[in-house]
Amino acid sequence: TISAGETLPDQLHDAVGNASYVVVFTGAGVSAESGIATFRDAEKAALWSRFDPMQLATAEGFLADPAMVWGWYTARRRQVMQALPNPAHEAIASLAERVPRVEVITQNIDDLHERAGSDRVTHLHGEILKSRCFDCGAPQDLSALSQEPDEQGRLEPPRCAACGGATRPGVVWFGEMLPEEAMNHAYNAAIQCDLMISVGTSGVVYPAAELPQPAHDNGAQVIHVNPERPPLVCERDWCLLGPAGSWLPRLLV
Ligand code: BJW
Ligand code: ZN
Repeated sequence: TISAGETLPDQLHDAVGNASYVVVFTGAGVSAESGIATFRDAEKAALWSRFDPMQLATAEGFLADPAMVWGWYTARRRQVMQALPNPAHEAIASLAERVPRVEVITQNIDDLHERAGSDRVTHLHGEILKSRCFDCGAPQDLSALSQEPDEQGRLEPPRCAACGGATRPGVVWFGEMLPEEAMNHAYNAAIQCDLMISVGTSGVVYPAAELPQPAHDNGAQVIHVNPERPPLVCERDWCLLGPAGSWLPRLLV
């Protein structure tokens, strides 16, 4: 475990310098310094300490009150569009100049890795900038819509042109399967890489949280970057304690 402010051990510099296949596995913490709220945090500002995930991030919650859920995602979509990539996203993107093969596997629904210049990004929990029909699954284009949620944060979801169903955000809610292709791709990357860097994830949401284990079991070095000490993993892996925006430019660039 390396605390914030300590010098980076040569072993870690070498692990990056000698790697031929790096998987960067990211969670909400990598976008925290871009002003996008995390879900769980030591601080009370995190989304799931202010909102009920069962009402807002499940299919049942959407069916019970589509306008509340759509209004909430509309506000968050706006926030993502206004946010900018931070030095952590930029350091991850620049790693492709040093290492032959780099993959970003993200739990995040924002597009900040792409906007920082990473070109191989797999989204395990979908993308907030995409939408589809709740009933028939047809992709829905929101680019012509500019409606705002009302004072209560509510907004009726647009209707699908094909079937009249309600539009839902293109994200993975609790109780829903992760996109199979993305999960298979992520698992294969995890077992093949020689270095995994896990950044800004609380590691409590399954099955995504399992990914560092097969990497570790197949002989990859695993480095965790988080201001909080992640449970258990610090015994077997490297842990850099501190914000991603200060560690990653030192580790990766
Ligand atoms: C910094 C920082 C800085 C701060 N720098 N770091 C096994 C056991 C128990 C339950 C389950 C299980 N298997 C499955 C489940 C159920 C469930 C689950 O895992 N529940 C647990 C919470 C208990 N999983 C599912 O339902 C999944 N589907 C599934 O399993 O399907 C199969 C199935 C089907 C039917 C029935 C049963 C099973 C789907 C999970 C979908 C998750 N969706 C969300 C919302 C997305 C949409 C939206 O945005 O609204 O995805 S929840 C939320 O959590 C979001 C995230 O991607 C996900 C992970 O969070 P992440 O990224 O780790 O962020 P945080 O906020 O948790 O942590 C931030 C971290 O950053 C902290 O550690 C900070 O310290 C750190 N940080 N600043 C670096 N500057
Ligand atoms: Zn439809």
